[in-house]
Amino acid sequence: MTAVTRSSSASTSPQGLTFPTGFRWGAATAAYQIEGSTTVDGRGPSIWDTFVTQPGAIAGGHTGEQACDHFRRYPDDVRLMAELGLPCYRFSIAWPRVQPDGRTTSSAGLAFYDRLVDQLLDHGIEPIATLYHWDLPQALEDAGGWPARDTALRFADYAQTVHQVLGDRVVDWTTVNEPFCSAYFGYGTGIHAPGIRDEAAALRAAHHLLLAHGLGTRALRAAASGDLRVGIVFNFGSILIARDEPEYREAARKVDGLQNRLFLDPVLGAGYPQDVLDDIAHLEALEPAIRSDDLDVIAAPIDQIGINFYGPSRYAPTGDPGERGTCDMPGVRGVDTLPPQGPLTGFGWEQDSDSLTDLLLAVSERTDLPLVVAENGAAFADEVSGDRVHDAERTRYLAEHIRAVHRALQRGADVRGYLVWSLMDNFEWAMGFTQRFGIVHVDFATQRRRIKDSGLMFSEVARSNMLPASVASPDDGYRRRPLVDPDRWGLIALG
Ligand code: GCO
Repeated sequence: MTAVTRSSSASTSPQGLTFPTGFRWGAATAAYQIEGSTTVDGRGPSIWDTFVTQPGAIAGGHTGEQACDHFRRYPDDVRLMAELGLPCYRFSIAWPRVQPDGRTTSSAGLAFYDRLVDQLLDHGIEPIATLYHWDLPQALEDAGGWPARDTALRFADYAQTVHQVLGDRVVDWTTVNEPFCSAYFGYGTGIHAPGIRDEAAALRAAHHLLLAHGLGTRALRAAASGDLRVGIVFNFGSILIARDEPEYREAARKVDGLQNRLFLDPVLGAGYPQDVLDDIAHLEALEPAIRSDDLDVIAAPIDQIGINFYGPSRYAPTGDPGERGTCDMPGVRGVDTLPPQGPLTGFGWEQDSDSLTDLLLAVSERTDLPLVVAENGAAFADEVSGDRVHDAERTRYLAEHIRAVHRALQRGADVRGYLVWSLMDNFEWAMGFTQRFGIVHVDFATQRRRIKDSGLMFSEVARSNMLPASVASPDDGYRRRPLVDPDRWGLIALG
């Protein structure tokens, strides 16, 4: 393990909010969302290549066949990052490029990431590699997918294969991105690939994704002879309930259990939370999937935890339908989702940077592991005016959330970096190209890139390691929200 030491602390001055020396700024992307060239050099199909062909699965019938054409344009995209002065770049590796059938290695496929890493290093940009960002080889899905244990074993082999080629230059590795989404959206609600609706399969998938993380971590450690930093990236839920009453607490406990503790606790070595196992026992899915040393494997020592944050969610015990939705996490009954409160992003998500501070502090209270904000950003309907994109709402959103990270640092959270989602507009999964998250605008007809105002602001922050007071005032009136049950539930607050 590489020890990372904090060399200075966050401070405030009339000029702005200064971050600790060595704080890591950068942008994030994922392979299927940007690469295109989905059949080039022997790349095999992934579950997303299959899913996008299902009628009605993706807004506008869009696909990732071309996406941002990054596979061919990566030298220009890396130059753009250098122009923005970004010190780090988090990208994902497409498993079906490296192992088109999920087993046999394609050296042509691996060569793309070899070139990309060299290009990044030539421009002084540190690569942060994610091994799994949702694009399972279709052949492995055909053999059972994540609900099948063998997929986790395949992942360990894939992790080792990638490390053999990139491990001499890439120090920072993420095993799995957001196992919650892969498991519950892919196999529970079916809104993501492979589009299966089966609560029991979703829970087995969650276990095997965590097992893959543990086996992958061990494989990376076994393969590495030099510096190595391994982590996993979670999308924890910031859960808001309106009342401190037993039924509200119970609704929040269930959601927190399935979205947060089911994933965090075993990775931290505490096993699966018993109350969650009790909640889902009737599905007879998770416990039967656990073999004797699985929990030890899942608890393999890691060096950091990545946290993706977009906005909080509101829940209540089941009540009058009105504008409510039903919480559809596997095995959850009796919980409603409530509408977000304004101002909303273009995607309709609630904007609340206080929740990010709360979340970072709550996770810090449960682990000493360093944290990295591995994704944060917002979609808005951008308008191009000539060479410019004046995305004032995104600029404000990012500034507020960067300020939220600074607040968490000042209150003692060990946050080592902030990566914006995303470098450029891209294929937003079920929403196709209808939601733009980039700090760089992409014209998908011409593939022209234009740096947005938010990109200019972020570039300034990354270069100076400071959020200028002109962008976000330090005095923001933040008060940590009361936690409903701090002994047990970290991520729930009254809101
Ligand atoms: C995620 C996803 C990204 C999304 C982003 C916006 O990890 O949730 O990693 O791929 O595009 O979150 O929805």
